[in-house]
Amino acid sequence: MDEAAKIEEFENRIASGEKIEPKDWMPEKYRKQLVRMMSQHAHSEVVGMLPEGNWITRAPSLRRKMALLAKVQDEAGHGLYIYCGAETLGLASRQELVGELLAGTAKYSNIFNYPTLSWADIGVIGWLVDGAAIVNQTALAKCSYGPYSRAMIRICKEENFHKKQGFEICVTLSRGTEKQKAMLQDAVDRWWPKTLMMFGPHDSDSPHSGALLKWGVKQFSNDELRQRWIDMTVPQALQMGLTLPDPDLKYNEQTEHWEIGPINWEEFYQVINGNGPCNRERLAARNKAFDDGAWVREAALAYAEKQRSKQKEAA
Ligand code: FAQ
Repeated sequence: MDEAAKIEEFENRIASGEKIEPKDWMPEKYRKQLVRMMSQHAHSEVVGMLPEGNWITRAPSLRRKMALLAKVQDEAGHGLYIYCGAETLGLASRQELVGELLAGTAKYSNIFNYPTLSWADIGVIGWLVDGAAIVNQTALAKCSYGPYSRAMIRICKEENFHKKQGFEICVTLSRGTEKQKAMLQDAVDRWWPKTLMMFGPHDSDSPHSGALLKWGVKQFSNDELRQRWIDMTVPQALQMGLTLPDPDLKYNEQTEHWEIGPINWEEFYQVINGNGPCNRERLAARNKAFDDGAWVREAALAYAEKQRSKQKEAA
C-alpha cells in the first residue's frame, strides 16, 4: 500500500472508533504528536508532586497528612504510567524524555510553576487543578491511541479522589473562622486565573489542535473543555460563598454558560517558556531527586542482572 492509502485506512479506523495500538501502522506526525503530548503530560504529573509535597509535613491533622501523602504518591504513579505509554511509541527509553525535562528543554503544565503559600492552596489545587485535569483527562480516556486512553481510565478514577479531598478541605475552610475563610478566598484568587490557562491557548491560537482533533487524540477543543470546567466550577464556588477574581464573570441565560473576562496569555507564555515564579526551583528539585536516586537505579539494574543470570543458570 502506498502512504496515501495507509493514511486513509488509518483515518477510517479512527473514524470507526477503533483504537490504534503500538504495533499498528501510524503516520509519523501522529506518533510525534503523541510523544510530545504524552511526555509533557508525564512531566506534569511528576513536577506536579512538588507544590503539594511541600505541605505533607505541615498538613493540619494525621488524616489530612495521610490523604495528601497518598495523593502525591498517586501523581508519581500517573507519571510512570504515561512514561510507559510513551515508550510504546518507539523510543529507546523514557530516559530520552526525562533528560529533556531535567535539561529544561521540555514543557510541562503551566500550573505547577506557582508557589503553594498556605494550607488552603492544597484544598484549592485539589478542587480546581485536579478538577480541570479530570475534565481534560476524561476526554483523553476516549482518545484514539490505546495505551494512552487506557492509562487515562485508571488515572481519572484516582483524580476523582484527589478532587474530592481538595473540595472537602475547601468546604471545611469555607465553614470555618473568618481567618480560614479569608485564607481560602486568597488561594482561590491566586489559583483561578492560572487554572483557566491549563486548558491551553484559545482554539484560534492552538497550533496542534487541528491535527489532534482530526486524529481523535483530542475529543474536544481547548476552549470547549475550559468552558465545561468553568460551568461546573462557578456554581461550586458560589455555593461555598466565594467570589471569583473576574469582574467580567457573568451567566448568559441564552447560552446557559458562564462567561469570563480576558485571560492573561502574556503570563501564560512567560511561564511555559521557563520564566514563571517557580520554574527554576522545580527543575532544581527534579535534578536533585534524579541525582539522589542514582544509587536506586544502579541497585535495581544490578538486581535485575542477578535475576537474569540466576534464571540462565537454572535453565
Ligand atoms: N502548560 O497547540 P496547543 C494534572 C503548550 S496533569 C504548558 O493548544 P496541545 C494532574 C503546548 O504544549 C496536567 N504548556 O497544544 C495533576 C504547545 O507547546 P509545544 C497536564 C502548554 O497539545 C494535578 C503550545 O502550548 N495535563 O494536572 C499548556 O494541542 C494536581 C501550544 O498549545 C496534560 O498534559 C499548559 N497548560 O494542547 C498532577 C493533559 N497548554 O509543544 C499533580 C494532556 C498548552 O508546541 C497535581 N495534554 N501548552 O512546545 C493536553 O490535553 C494538551 O496537550 C493541552 C495543550 C490541552 C495541555
